[in-house]
Amino acid sequence: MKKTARAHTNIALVKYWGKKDQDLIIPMNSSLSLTLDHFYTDTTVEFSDRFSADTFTLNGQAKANDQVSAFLDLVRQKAGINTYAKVESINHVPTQAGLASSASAYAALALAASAASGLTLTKPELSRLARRGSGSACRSIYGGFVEWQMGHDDLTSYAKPFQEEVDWDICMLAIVLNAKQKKISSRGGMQTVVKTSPYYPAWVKTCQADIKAIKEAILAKDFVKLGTIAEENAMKMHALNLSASPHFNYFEPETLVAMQLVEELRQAGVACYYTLDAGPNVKVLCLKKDVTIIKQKLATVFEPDQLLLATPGPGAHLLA
Ligand code: 2P0
Repeated sequence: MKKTARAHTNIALVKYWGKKDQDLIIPMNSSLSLTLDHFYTDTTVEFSDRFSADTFTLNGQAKANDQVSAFLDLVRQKAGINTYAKVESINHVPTQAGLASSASAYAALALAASAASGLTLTKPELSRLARRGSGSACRSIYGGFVEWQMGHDDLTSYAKPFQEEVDWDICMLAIVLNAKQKKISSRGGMQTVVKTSPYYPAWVKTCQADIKAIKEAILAKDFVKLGTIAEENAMKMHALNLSASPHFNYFEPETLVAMQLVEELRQAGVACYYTLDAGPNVKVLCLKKDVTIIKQKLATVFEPDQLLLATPGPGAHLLA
C-alpha cells in the first residue's frame, strides 16, 4: 500500500482560464500545454491501518492537509478503502519560479495515491482524477504536447496526448522575477473573470480557433506560428484580468521589461515568444539554437540564476 510517483509540470500555450463547474473542475475552454523535463514533483503515498489521520509533508515540512485529504477521500471512495495515508512530496519545481507546481503536485499525488490504494486506472481515468485536484494537473499525466479536452462533465473532461515525443528542439526559458506570493489565486482570479469580464465570450470562442491553429503549427513544426499563437493567447488571458470587475493583473515592472527584451530580440530576427501565467514571471519559448543569444540579451538586465532552461519532458510515472 505504498507507492512513489513522479510528475512533471506543464506550461499552457493555449490557457485554461475559467470553470463551468467549480467542484468538478470542468473548464470553459479546452487548453493545450507542453510538459517540461526540468521541473517535477516526487510523491510517496502510503495507506495503512497504523495511521490515525492523514499526514502531508512538502520538502520535509509538515503542511496543513485539508485539500490533500479531500483529494485522498476521492481515491479512498473509488478504491473502497477507509485507511488514512502518509503523503510525502518533494518539489523539484523552484517554488519561486512561477511554474505551476500544483500541476505536477496533483498529477504525482493522483498516480501515487491511486496505485497505493490498489486501483489500476487507465490514463484517461488518471487524468480525470488529477483534474479534481487542480485543473492543469490533468495535462501533466502525459509528456510533450498535451490537450485538455474540456468535455462537459466528469466523464468527458480529461487530457489527451497530442504529441508525446517532441522531435524538434523547442524549449522554454523561464525568467524568475519575483518570489512573492501571488496577489490573486488562479482559482479566484479566473472566477472573477468568468463572472465579470465583458470579453469572456470572445475568449472562449477564440481559444477554440487557437487550439486548432496551434495543433497545425506543432504538426508542421512551424515555430513562428506556434510562438505567435501562444503569445497572443497569453495576452488575451491577461486582458481578461484587466477587463474584470474588480480588475487585477499579475504584472510587476520587471515583467514588462522582460517582455520588451523578447520583442527587441524578435525585431533583431531571433524567433522567441513570451507567455505568462498567474504570476509575474515570464517564460520565453524558443529554439535550442537561439538560447545563447537570448540569454546574452536577457543578461543585460537579469542575473544568470534568474534564467532557467527547460525542454519537453515525460508524463507521470511510478518510481517505486
Ligand atoms: C493553465 N493556469 O492553463 C492556466 C493558465 C494559470 C494560467 O491552470 O483552480 O492551479 O486548481 O483548477 O490549475 C493554474 O490554475 O487552477 C492554471 P485550479 P490551476 O495552466
